[in-house]
Amino acid sequence: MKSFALPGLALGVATSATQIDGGQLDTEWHRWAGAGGAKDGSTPARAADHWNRVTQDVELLVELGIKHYRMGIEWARVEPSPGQFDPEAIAHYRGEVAALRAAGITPLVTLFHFNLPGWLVDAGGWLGPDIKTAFGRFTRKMVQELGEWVDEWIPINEPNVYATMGYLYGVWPPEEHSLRQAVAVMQAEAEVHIAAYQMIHALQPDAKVGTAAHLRAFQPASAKNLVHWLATRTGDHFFQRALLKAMNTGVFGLPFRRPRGVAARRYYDFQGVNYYTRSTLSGSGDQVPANSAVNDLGWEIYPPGLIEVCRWVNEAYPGPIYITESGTCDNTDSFRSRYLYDHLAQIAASDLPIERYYHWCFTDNWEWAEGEVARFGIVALDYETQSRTVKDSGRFFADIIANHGVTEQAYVRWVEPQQYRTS
Ligand code: IFM
Repeated sequence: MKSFALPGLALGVATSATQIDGGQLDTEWHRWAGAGGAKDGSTPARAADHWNRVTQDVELLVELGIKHYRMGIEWARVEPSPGQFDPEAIAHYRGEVAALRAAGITPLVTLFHFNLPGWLVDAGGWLGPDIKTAFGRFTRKMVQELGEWVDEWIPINEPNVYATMGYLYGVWPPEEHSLRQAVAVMQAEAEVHIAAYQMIHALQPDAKVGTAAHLRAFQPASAKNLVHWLATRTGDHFFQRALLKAMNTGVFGLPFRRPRGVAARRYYDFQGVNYYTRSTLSGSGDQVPANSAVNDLGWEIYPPGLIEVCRWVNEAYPGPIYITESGTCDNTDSFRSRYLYDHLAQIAASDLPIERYYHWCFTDNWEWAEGEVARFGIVALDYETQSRTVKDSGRFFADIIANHGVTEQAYVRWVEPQQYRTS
């Protein structure tokens, strides 16, 4: 039997503002990409031009039977200068979430997904003195303006990725190579998350608020090697566990300092998990094991890791789990259906309280430093014409939604012919 049911799992798709909206704005990433930062020289100004195609895209969501849509707000767009909100931009987002609701689609809204307004970058960004006040003002305004239609919020997407890629590895803006700064950014993110959690609940007592944590399945290259084991424990702790604990519980352990006025209590209503791959650590870093299935960016495809990370999350932070992102870079859509199948099969076989699964991404998206080249969507995007074409994996996803699981026929049609390539 290749079929399985997914009772109780709501399926949706995820996006972020910078990666699909398009538009010439003054943001952290427009500046960086405009100066030639992305590998293909592209910028987010084009992306999927979703800003001008909301109606068409909502129709496409409906056509695919999608009932849950994770989307982002572009901070620089709604607040182009400090404290000055743009009523037209806000009206646009109000129209979008109203249209989603009218179509029977529940929006889950991300406030910060990697991209600061330029004015806040100039004020020091996540390391500057203004971030907490500015984030609070932005959060309050968005909840007041969108709260009629939105009651599910993610204040910060993948705070660990933002901090490490930009401040430790230096491959994203602002290209710093400083462990101290990366830790300071994480500290600020955790404090901001907690303040946003409290503010949203003060404004909307029944809201559901959680972070979307980028979690990797960490393992030593050799289980018997003490160095590998230590590297794994250290990487796991500093990359994900310490930060998640601070955000979810208000308990700031090493490497953080205890902030004033933050009580230890629960600061999540669901645990969002963005899962993509595994980290296999030896003394010399993270390597994909030989002969592993890999995607077009060379990331290992390791479906059991989805449940491995959800299991520790469930033990540490009991409550509903939303897979807020799962997907892969497959430029020719030649293994995405198998990827979907393998990850959903893990959920079907597990006893964990996984309530939602948002596929990343809806359409192909502007993929940060990778630019336009890396394709994650279940809907293909022609960047020149902006035409959208549902991929086979999109048809498969729609079929899963319609049948509340994978049927035998769907498996034979979309999954059986596909193979992964190996490292
Ligand atoms: O595109 C990103 C997204 O912005 C955050 N999570 C991982 C995705 C794929 O790299």
